[in-house]
Amino acid sequence: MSEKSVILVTGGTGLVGKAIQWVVENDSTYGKREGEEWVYLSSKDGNLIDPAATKAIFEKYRPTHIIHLAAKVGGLFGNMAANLDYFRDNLLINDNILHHAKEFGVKKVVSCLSTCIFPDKTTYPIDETMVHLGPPHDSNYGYSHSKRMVDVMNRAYHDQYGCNFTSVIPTNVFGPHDNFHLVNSHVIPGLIHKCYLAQQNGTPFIMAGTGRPLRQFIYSRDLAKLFIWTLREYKEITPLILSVPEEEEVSIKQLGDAIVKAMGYTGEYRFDTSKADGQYKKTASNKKLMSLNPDFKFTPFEVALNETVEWFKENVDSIRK
Ligand code: NAP
Ligand code: GFB
Repeated sequence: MSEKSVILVTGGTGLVGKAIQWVVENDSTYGKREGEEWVYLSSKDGNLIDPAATKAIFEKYRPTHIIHLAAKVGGLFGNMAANLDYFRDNLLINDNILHHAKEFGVKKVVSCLSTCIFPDKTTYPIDETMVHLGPPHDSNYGYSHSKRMVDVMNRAYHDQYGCNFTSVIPTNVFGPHDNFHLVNSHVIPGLIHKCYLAQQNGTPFIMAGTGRPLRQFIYSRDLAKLFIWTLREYKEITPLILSVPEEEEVSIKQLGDAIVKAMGYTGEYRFDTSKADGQYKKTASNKKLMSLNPDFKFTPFEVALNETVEWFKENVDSIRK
């Protein structure tokens, strides 16, 4: 990066944005470097669905680099209830960011996709070459198609204007500052909150689905380090999967057991099999990442889960729910 850079983090107040801020302020390897100014945006700084509000943000901050996180984000049940909103909001936000990044001469943009964008019917492990090879899972086709279009736009901005816009594909994320909503959240924050309420109220702890689906989970602070590394080091326009190894994939039942242990929950717990399972699995390969950044060490899952639970308990009165 050049001597003076302004790095704009859209969605800077969310799960991943807060983790990036934490790493920038605390990490000796991936933290803030001389000449860098980091700006963390929330929706209160401007609604990125709106082109005029987006332009005003670019005029105000004149970013040289962007980590683009802002999105309408939700778990399986949020997506199933509103595929159109997930499609439109994200399509508009992404178009506004990339269009203005080109207009304002931004040197590099790293946008955030998700492993749910890959084809549902596929071979495993999934790798970066497979983004457009078939329809995504039905539960989140709106969100997935809008995110896939970022890859199309990155390629076209590069081909037509020489822009250095790229993307990363994280697997399921968790950590401090997550959205702990009881319905629209992802599984880890949703179950931590439900387990907490079950313990408090002496009611059963009920998880959705069969517990059989498999997921890879990345700790938000590990993802934040990899995002910063991507901004500084990754040279390609094509996306890069940011995931823990395939061997660390766990079933939702194993996850439930881990949450019960981390929460110190002692009551009854069971599955409500009338609720959806969503995609069975989306096992992704981190081979490309590890070939480029071979020394990267992921936080052990149990350590990361304990830190998340600890953060939840300390902030339970002010969490997003
Ligand atoms: P999050 O916690 O829900 O945060 C979303 C962020 O986007 C917030 O800062 C929010 O601002 C901002 N935002 C939402 N709508 C906006 C709008 N219309 N205009 C301006 N800002 C807006 O989400 P996250 O989990 O950190 O997700 C970050 C990125 O990672 C997203 O691109 C998501 O698709 C991707 N991702 C997430 C996961 C996961 O498991 N969480 C997995 C794979 C990929 P406010 O705080 O003001 O509302
Ligand atoms: O976290 P989650 O919504 O992510 O759900 P997805 C993962 C699994 O956990 C599913 C089960 O099999 C759910 O049935 N589950 C059990 C629960 N209890 C709960 C609960 O209380 N809440 C939730 N949410 N799940 C999302 C996509 O899918 O993953 C998004 O819909 C995005 O588009 C995100 O990509 C990373 O992996 O199923």
